[in-house]
Amino acid sequence: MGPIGTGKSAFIDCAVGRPDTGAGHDLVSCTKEIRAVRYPHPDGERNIVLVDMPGFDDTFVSDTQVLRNIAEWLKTTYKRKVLLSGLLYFHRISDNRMAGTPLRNLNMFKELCGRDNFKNVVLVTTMWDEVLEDVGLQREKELQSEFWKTMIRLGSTTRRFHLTEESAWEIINTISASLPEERRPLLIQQEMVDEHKPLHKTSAGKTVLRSITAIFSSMKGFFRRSRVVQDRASSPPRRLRLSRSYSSSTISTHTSQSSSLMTKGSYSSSSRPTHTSQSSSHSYRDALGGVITTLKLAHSVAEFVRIHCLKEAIVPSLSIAHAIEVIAPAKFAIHKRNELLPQGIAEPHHELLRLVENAALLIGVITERAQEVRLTMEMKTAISGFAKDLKHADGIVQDMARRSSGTGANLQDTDLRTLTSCAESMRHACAVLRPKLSPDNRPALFRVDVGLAGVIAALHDYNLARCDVSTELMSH
Ligand SMILES: Nc1nc2c(ncn2[C@@H]2O[C@H](COP(=O)(O)OP(=O)(O)OP(=O)(O)O)[C@@H](O)[C@H]2O)c(=O)[nH]1
Ligand SMILES: [Mg+2]
Repeated sequence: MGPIGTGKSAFIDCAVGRPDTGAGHDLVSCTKEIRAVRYPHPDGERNIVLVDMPGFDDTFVSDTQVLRNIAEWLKTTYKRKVLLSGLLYFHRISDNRMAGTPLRNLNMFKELCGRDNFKNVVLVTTMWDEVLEDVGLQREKELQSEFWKTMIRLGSTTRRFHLTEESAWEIINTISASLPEERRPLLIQQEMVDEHKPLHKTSAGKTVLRSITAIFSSMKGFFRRSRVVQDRASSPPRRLRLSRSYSSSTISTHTSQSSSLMTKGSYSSSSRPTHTSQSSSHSYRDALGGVITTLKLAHSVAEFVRIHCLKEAIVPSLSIAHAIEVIAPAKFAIHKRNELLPQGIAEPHHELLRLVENAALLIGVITERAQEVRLTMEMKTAISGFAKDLKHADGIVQDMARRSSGTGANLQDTDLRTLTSCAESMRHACAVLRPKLSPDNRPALFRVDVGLAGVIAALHDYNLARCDVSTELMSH
């Protein structure tokens, strides 16, 4: 086992003298499925089975999938009373840092094995030909004295692999010497088979979820900052009026300071920059990126913990976010099509982004909660409610995305009603969820609620502006 591209498959290929069967030759992770290779031991008395596992990479999304694959395999073999003689954990000595992904993977591996099995682990370093000897030596010392210290204290050994058959067998022999009675199930096997725990309740599963929770926490900070930018970047709702020079087919707008709409939602100032400025278009992309990352993370958790209703809300949200990616660069704004609406109002994708941004934050909060306790029936019903509305909203957005490169698109009455109802059902979910949350999650939920109120107000403004235009056009 080990991170991707650390030489696991190359090791097996060298050991069995069959190069090019499993090892990858590009930067893309190669081994997707678990591969068991049976091979007669050179002592002629027994067979040895080498098992090639897919590697953990640097995305949390794949961590959960890879762990599930490995866990399922370990569960099945243990049920058949097959126990591993030992484990090889691979690490590239050419990696110049151990923080972040490699450390996270190592922690997950440790939880999967359990401390009692550390004595059956060989920590294998690879890629020695890629570093200067003293640099490699220095890193090896650091690994042994710091990151691998506990494992070594509890019996793990370290070995260097030099990409040769002899080197591979030298390492295998340190393990294959262990007697069958010395073999023990891994911690994850005991937990899943003997204690009937679902994967997400095992030590390794909890480690993955903890890492994801840490990301969610930092995403909340991101949303807090991004939303400020978003609110600032959105022009305030403006009523519009056809100019006297309409005959030249231009329309001027003015901001109605006295408009009752100005008092609604989260808008508080009329002098905000428009979204077309360089900085806000960057924030726009950042916000969208944050939304997509959060939703992908939530999706991997929902799949890992098997929360079906949450997945139903995530899928359309992700689809909306991806469609906005299409709409926004195409400058979907209606003013481009017929120059009838002022920029501040004619940016439905802004409100869509705010809608999906709030959906992502809400889903993030629910996902965190769902890791701690089972969702109540009331919560599940509320989630399914807004999931259904998100699906309808997705239909509208997909339609907009399809038309954005053509003649442009407008939000119709029914679209506005659907989007408003979607925001309302999410607000309802906030109300259901609020009493069940820990105090530190309540501010995020409060921001979602306020943000959605702003979206509802803005959609209302948009509708009024549309009516104004139609009326004035008719009078001209
Ligand atoms: N230079 C050098 N290359 C190596 C060494 N070990 C493996 N490689 C190469 O590194 C690349 C990745 O090795 P793999 O064996 O596919 O890595 P892996 O751990 O199986 O990767 P995943 O299957 O993606 O998890 C391949 O091109 C190997 O030939 C080594 O010690 N030195
Ligand atoms: Mg491989």
